[in-house]
Amino acid sequence: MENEIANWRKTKGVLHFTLIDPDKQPPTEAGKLAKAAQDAGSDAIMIGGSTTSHEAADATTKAVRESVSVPVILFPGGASGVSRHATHIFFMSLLNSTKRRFLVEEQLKGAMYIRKLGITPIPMGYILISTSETPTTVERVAEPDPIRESDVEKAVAYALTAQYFGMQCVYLEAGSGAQKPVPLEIVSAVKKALSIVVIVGGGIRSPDAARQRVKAGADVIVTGTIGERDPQKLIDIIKAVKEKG
Ligand code: 1GP
Repeated sequence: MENEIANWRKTKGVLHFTLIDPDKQPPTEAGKLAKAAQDAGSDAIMIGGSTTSHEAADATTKAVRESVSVPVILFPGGASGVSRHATHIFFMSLLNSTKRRFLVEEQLKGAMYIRKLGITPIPMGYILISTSETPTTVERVAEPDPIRESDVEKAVAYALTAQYFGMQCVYLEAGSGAQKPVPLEIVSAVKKALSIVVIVGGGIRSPDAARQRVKAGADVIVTGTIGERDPQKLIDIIKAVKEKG
Protein backbone atom coordinates (compact mmCIF):
# COMPACT_ATOMS: atom_id res chain seq x y z
CA MET A 1 0.00 0.00 0.00
CA GLU A 2 1.40 3.38 -0.96
CA ASN A 3 2.27 5.66 1.95
CA GLU A 4 0.50 8.80 0.75
CA ILE A 5 0.71 10.74 3.97
CA ALA A 6 4.51 10.33 4.12
CA ASN A 7 4.70 11.39 0.44
CA TRP A 8 2.68 14.56 1.11
CA ARG A 9 4.95 15.35 4.05
CA LYS A 10 8.04 14.89 1.87
CA THR A 11 6.83 17.06 -0.99
CA LYS A 12 4.96 19.79 0.92
CA GLY A 13 6.86 20.05 4.21
CA VAL A 14 4.97 20.27 7.51
CA LEU A 15 1.24 19.94 6.86
CA HIS A 16 -1.91 21.53 8.24
CA PHE A 17 -5.23 19.68 8.17
CA THR A 18 -8.60 21.26 8.97
CA LEU A 19 -11.18 19.19 10.83
CA ILE A 20 -14.86 19.73 10.12
CA ASP A 21 -17.42 18.17 12.47
CA PRO A 22 -20.66 17.47 10.54
CA ASP A 23 -22.68 18.04 13.73
CA LYS A 24 -21.59 21.65 14.07
CA GLN A 25 -23.07 23.25 10.92
CA PRO A 26 -25.22 22.44 7.89
CA PRO A 27 -23.43 20.96 4.84
CA THR A 28 -23.42 24.24 2.84
CA GLU A 29 -21.68 26.02 5.73
CA ALA A 30 -19.20 23.13 5.99
CA GLY A 31 -18.40 23.58 2.29
CA LYS A 32 -17.70 27.29 2.85
CA LEU A 33 -15.50 26.57 5.88
CA ALA A 34 -13.54 24.00 3.90
CA LYS A 35 -13.02 26.40 0.99
CA ALA A 36 -11.82 29.14 3.36
CA ALA A 37 -9.40 26.67 4.97
CA GLN A 38 -8.06 25.59 1.58
CA ASP A 39 -7.62 29.24 0.55
CA ALA A 40 -5.72 29.84 3.80
CA GLY A 41 -3.27 27.07 2.83
CA SER A 42 -4.64 24.02 4.64
CA ASP A 43 -3.43 20.81 2.93
CA ALA A 44 -6.47 18.57 3.53
CA ILE A 45 -9.94 18.63 5.03
CA MET A 46 -10.79 15.98 7.61
CA ILE A 47 -14.42 15.15 8.29
CA GLY A 48 -15.59 13.49 11.46
CA GLY A 49 -17.00 13.68 14.93
CA SER A 50 -17.51 11.33 17.87
CA THR A 51 -21.30 11.27 17.58
CA THR A 52 -22.02 11.88 13.87
CA SER A 53 -24.80 10.05 11.97
CA HIS A 54 -24.18 8.53 8.53
CA GLU A 55 -26.57 11.01 6.88
CA ALA A 56 -24.79 14.05 8.35
CA ALA A 57 -21.31 12.69 7.51
CA ASP A 58 -22.35 11.84 3.95
CA ALA A 59 -24.04 15.18 3.20
CA THR A 60 -21.16 17.16 4.70
CA THR A 61 -18.53 15.14 2.84
CA LYS A 62 -20.37 15.69 -0.45
CA ALA A 63 -20.61 19.46 0.11
CA VAL A 64 -16.93 19.69 1.10
CA ARG A 65 -15.74 17.59 -1.83
CA GLU A 66 -17.63 19.87 -4.22
CA SER A 67 -16.02 22.96 -2.63
CA VAL A 68 -12.31 22.03 -2.51
CA SER A 69 -9.57 20.35 -4.55
CA VAL A 70 -7.37 19.22 -1.63
CA PRO A 71 -7.80 15.65 -0.28
CA VAL A 72 -10.98 15.06 1.77
CA ILE A 73 -10.11 12.56 4.50
CA LEU A 74 -12.75 10.85 6.62
CA PHE A 75 -11.91 10.82 10.31
CA PRO A 76 -14.77 8.63 11.49
CA GLY A 77 -15.95 7.99 15.03
CA GLY A 78 -17.28 4.67 13.71
CA ALA A 79 -18.44 2.83 10.60
CA SER A 80 -21.36 5.25 10.19
CA GLY A 81 -18.85 7.98 9.28
CA VAL A 82 -17.90 6.32 5.98
CA SER A 83 -18.97 8.31 2.90
CA ARG A 84 -18.45 7.58 -0.80
CA HIS A 85 -17.71 11.26 -1.44
CA ALA A 86 -14.33 11.25 0.33
CA THR A 87 -10.96 10.70 -1.32
CA HIS A 88 -9.31 9.05 1.73
CA ILE A 89 -10.17 7.61 5.11
CA PHE A 90 -8.09 7.40 8.24
CA PHE A 91 -8.41 3.68 8.92
CA MET A 92 -7.77 4.12 12.59
CA SER A 93 -7.71 2.20 15.81
CA LEU A 94 -8.08 4.13 19.05
CA LEU A 95 -5.18 2.32 20.65
CA ASN A 96 -5.72 3.35 24.27
CA SER A 97 -9.48 2.86 24.27
CA THR A 98 -10.66 0.18 26.68
CA LYS A 99 -13.54 -0.62 24.36
CA ARG A 100 -13.21 -3.34 21.73
CA ARG A 101 -15.62 -1.34 19.61
CA PHE A 102 -13.03 1.41 18.99
CA LEU A 103 -10.08 -0.97 18.71
CA VAL A 104 -11.42 -3.23 15.97
CA GLU A 105 -15.21 -3.64 15.79
CA GLU A 106 -16.18 -0.45 13.95
CA GLN A 107 -13.27 -1.06 11.57
CA LEU A 108 -14.59 -4.55 10.85
CA LYS A 109 -18.01 -3.08 10.02
CA GLY A 110 -16.48 -0.56 7.60
CA ALA A 111 -13.74 -2.57 5.85
CA MET A 112 -15.78 -4.26 3.10
CA TYR A 113 -17.67 -1.06 2.39
CA ILE A 114 -14.42 0.92 2.04
CA ARG A 115 -13.11 -1.64 -0.44
CA LYS A 116 -16.33 -1.42 -2.45
CA LEU A 117 -16.26 2.40 -2.55
CA GLY A 118 -12.60 2.54 -3.52
CA ILE A 119 -11.65 5.21 -0.94
CA THR A 120 -7.94 5.15 -0.08
CA PRO A 121 -7.34 4.01 3.52
CA ILE A 122 -4.55 5.63 5.55
CA PRO A 123 -3.75 3.25 8.44
CA MET A 124 -3.48 5.32 11.62
CA GLY A 125 -2.89 4.73 15.33
CA TYR A 126 -5.05 7.14 17.29
CA ILE A 127 -3.88 7.95 20.81
CA LEU A 128 -5.84 10.05 23.30
CA ILE A 129 -3.85 12.19 25.70
CA SER A 130 -5.81 13.51 28.71
CA THR A 131 -4.82 17.14 29.19
CA SER A 132 -8.01 18.57 30.63
CA GLU A 133 -9.80 18.19 33.94
CA THR A 134 -13.14 18.07 32.18
CA PRO A 135 -13.10 15.07 29.80
CA THR A 136 -13.53 15.93 26.11
CA THR A 137 -16.34 14.26 24.10
CA VAL A 138 -14.00 11.68 22.60
CA GLU A 139 -12.71 10.76 26.09
CA ARG A 140 -16.25 10.26 27.37
CA VAL A 141 -17.10 8.04 24.43
CA ALA A 142 -13.88 6.00 24.20
CA GLU A 143 -13.16 5.44 27.93
CA PRO A 144 -9.37 5.43 27.43
CA ASP A 145 -6.62 3.83 29.45
CA PRO A 146 -5.53 7.30 30.61
CA ILE A 147 -2.33 8.86 29.33
CA ARG A 148 -1.78 11.98 31.43
CA GLU A 149 0.51 14.89 30.59
CA SER A 150 3.37 13.39 32.62
CA ASP A 151 3.01 9.87 31.15
CA VAL A 152 5.60 10.47 28.44
CA GLU A 153 6.92 6.92 28.32
CA LYS A 154 3.42 5.45 28.15
CA ALA A 155 2.61 7.72 25.19
CA VAL A 156 5.81 6.61 23.43
CA ALA A 157 4.97 2.93 24.07
CA TYR A 158 1.54 3.35 22.48
CA ALA A 159 3.03 5.25 19.53
CA LEU A 160 5.67 2.58 18.96
CA THR A 161 2.92 -0.02 19.05
CA ALA A 162 1.26 1.80 16.12
CA GLN A 163 4.53 1.82 14.19
CA TYR A 164 5.24 -1.85 14.87
CA PHE A 165 1.69 -2.72 13.74
CA GLY A 166 2.69 -1.16 10.40
CA MET A 167 0.46 1.91 10.64
CA GLN A 168 1.50 4.84 8.44
CA CYS A 169 0.98 7.52 11.05
CA VAL A 170 0.18 8.18 14.67
CA TYR A 171 -2.25 10.85 15.86
CA LEU A 172 -1.63 12.41 19.28
CA GLU A 173 -5.04 13.79 20.21
CA ALA A 174 -5.99 16.01 23.14
CA GLY A 175 -9.64 16.03 21.98
CA SER A 176 -11.58 18.69 20.14
CA GLY A 177 -11.92 21.81 22.28
CA ALA A 178 -9.41 20.49 24.85
CA GLN A 179 -8.37 23.07 27.46
CA LYS A 180 -4.70 22.36 26.66
CA PRO A 181 -3.04 20.80 23.59
CA VAL A 182 -0.80 17.69 23.73
CA PRO A 183 2.29 18.59 25.81
CA LEU A 184 5.50 19.37 23.95
CA GLU A 185 7.43 16.71 25.90
CA ILE A 186 5.14 14.00 24.55
CA VAL A 187 5.33 15.31 20.96
CA SER A 188 9.12 15.42 21.00
CA ALA A 189 9.61 12.05 22.75
CA VAL A 190 7.23 10.35 20.28
CA LYS A 191 8.92 12.00 17.30
CA LYS A 192 12.36 10.86 18.52
CA ALA A 193 11.20 7.26 18.92
CA LEU A 194 9.27 6.95 15.63
CA SER A 195 9.98 7.02 11.91
CA ILE A 196 6.31 7.30 10.84
CA VAL A 197 4.32 10.54 10.42
CA VAL A 198 3.30 12.23 13.70
CA ILE A 199 -0.03 14.12 13.68
CA VAL A 200 -0.92 16.42 16.58
CA GLY A 201 -4.33 17.96 17.30
CA GLY A 202 -6.83 19.09 19.88
CA GLY A 203 -6.92 22.44 21.67
CA ILE A 204 -4.50 24.25 19.29
CA ARG A 205 -5.87 27.78 19.11
CA SER A 206 -2.84 30.05 18.58
CA PRO A 207 0.03 30.35 16.08
CA ASP A 208 2.47 29.88 18.97
CA ALA A 209 0.89 26.64 20.15
CA ALA A 210 1.12 25.31 16.57
CA ARG A 211 4.69 26.57 16.02
CA GLN A 212 5.94 24.97 19.26
CA ARG A 213 4.47 21.60 18.32
CA VAL A 214 6.05 21.78 14.87
CA LYS A 215 9.40 22.56 16.53
CA ALA A 216 8.86 19.57 18.83
CA GLY A 217 8.50 17.35 15.75
CA ALA A 218 4.86 17.33 14.60
CA ASP A 219 4.59 16.49 10.88
CA VAL A 220 0.92 17.48 10.71
CA ILE A 221 -1.04 19.99 12.82
CA VAL A 222 -4.82 19.57 12.98
CA THR A 223 -7.19 22.35 13.98
CA GLY A 224 -10.96 22.30 14.07
CA THR A 225 -12.68 24.66 16.47
CA ILE A 226 -10.58 27.76 15.72
CA GLY A 227 -11.50 27.76 12.01
CA GLU A 228 -15.19 27.95 12.92
CA ARG A 229 -14.69 30.76 15.42
CA ASP A 230 -11.93 32.94 14.02
CA PRO A 231 -10.98 32.62 10.32
CA GLN A 232 -8.11 35.14 10.63
CA LYS A 233 -6.57 33.10 13.47
CA LEU A 234 -6.72 30.03 11.24
CA ILE A 235 -4.74 31.89 8.56
CA ASP A 236 -2.12 32.88 11.17
CA ILE A 237 -1.89 29.32 12.51
CA ILE A 238 -1.34 27.88 9.02
CA LYS A 239 1.37 30.51 8.39
CA ALA A 240 3.09 29.44 11.63
CA VAL A 241 2.90 25.76 10.61
CA LYS A 242 4.44 26.54 7.24
CA GLU A 243 7.29 28.73 8.57
CA LYS A 244 10.66 27.31 7.69
CA GLY A 245 13.10 26.49 10.48
C1 1GP B 1 -9.97 17.01 17.14
O1 1GP B 1 -7.68 17.40 16.98
C2 1GP B 1 -8.90 17.78 16.46
O2 1GP B 1 -9.96 15.70 16.67
C3 1GP B 1 -9.14 19.27 16.47
O3 1GP B 1 -9.33 19.79 17.77
O4 1GP B 1 -11.26 21.37 17.55
O5 1GP B 1 -9.64 21.58 19.45
O6 1GP B 1 -8.96 22.19 17.14
P1 1GP B 1 -9.82 21.32 17.98
